[in-house]
Amino acid sequence: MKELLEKLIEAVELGKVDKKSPYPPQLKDQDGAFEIAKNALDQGCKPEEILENALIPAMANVGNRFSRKEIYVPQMLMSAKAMSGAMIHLKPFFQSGETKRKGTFVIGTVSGDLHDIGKNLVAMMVEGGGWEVIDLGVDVGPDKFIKAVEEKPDAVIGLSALLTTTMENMNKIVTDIKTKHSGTKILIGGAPVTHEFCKKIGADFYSPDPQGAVNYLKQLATDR
Ligand code: B1M
Repeated sequence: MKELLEKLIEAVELGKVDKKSPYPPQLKDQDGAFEIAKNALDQGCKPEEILENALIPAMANVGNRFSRKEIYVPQMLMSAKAMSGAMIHLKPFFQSGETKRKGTFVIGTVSGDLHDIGKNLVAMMVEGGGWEVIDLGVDVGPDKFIKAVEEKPDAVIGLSALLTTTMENMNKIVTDIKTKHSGTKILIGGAPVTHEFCKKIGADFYSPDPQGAVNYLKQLATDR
């Protein structure tokens, strides 16, 4: 089993989605994350073992290498795709409640902003970190976030903005959420966002990259 999980780690780190995927060239015609995860389940490996001992460490490694600028967006995207390939087999166990997630993360790009590439990366990395992710999409205003908190009171909220203009909309969203649900944790990010801005608008945490978001959530789950 250890060997299968090591193969799964390698597939995710190198971004090998499934057998027919041509990327990366050195793994051509070999099983990808999709097949290896299915194989591991068929051989009796528990879904949480696959998540904890293969997908989470693989994605953490990918996230740290991205933070250190050793790999770039396309490689991280391929790894996230490979992780999603494996998750196809694991999701039914999480959805049925048979296997528990670490918590719920609700993410969206804020009102007026249509940029979603960074937001999607954060969503995929957080999912790879063992969280249920609810992606509200782009151009999301305060009401939708508040509705999501009311449906999932323990959820952590993630706001993404790529424009200096829409970044200002984060302020209203944070204020509205905190006014109604003061205990809700809010994490913000996106190219123009800074730590100082985060403090100014009363959000709980700023992360410049997906791994920082994963690490913050991991810390929150430990503290709860
Ligand atoms: Co737009 N755009 N764009 N654009 N666009 C930028 C952002 C811009 C810097 C380009 C420029 O002028 N040099 C500029 C913003 C200027 C500013 O405000 N300072 C700009 C502009 C002006 C615009 C329009 C206004 C252009 C126009 O129509 N006149 C318009 C606005 C539309 C709107 O949103 N209402 C617009 C439109 C678009 C497209 C639709 C064409 C397209 C978006 C497609 C899409 O997302 N589906 C687009 C793109 C692609 C870009 C650039 C080229 C790339 C953005 C991107 O995806 N980067 C961008 C210029 C650039 O960055 N070189 C630009 C890759 C992505 C992985 O990085 O999103 O930063 P990023 O995410 C990072 C981190 O920021 C962090 O993690 C990610 C991975 O490291 N992160 C988080 C992000 N969210 C996070 C949340 C977290 C934590 C971390 O916690 C919750």
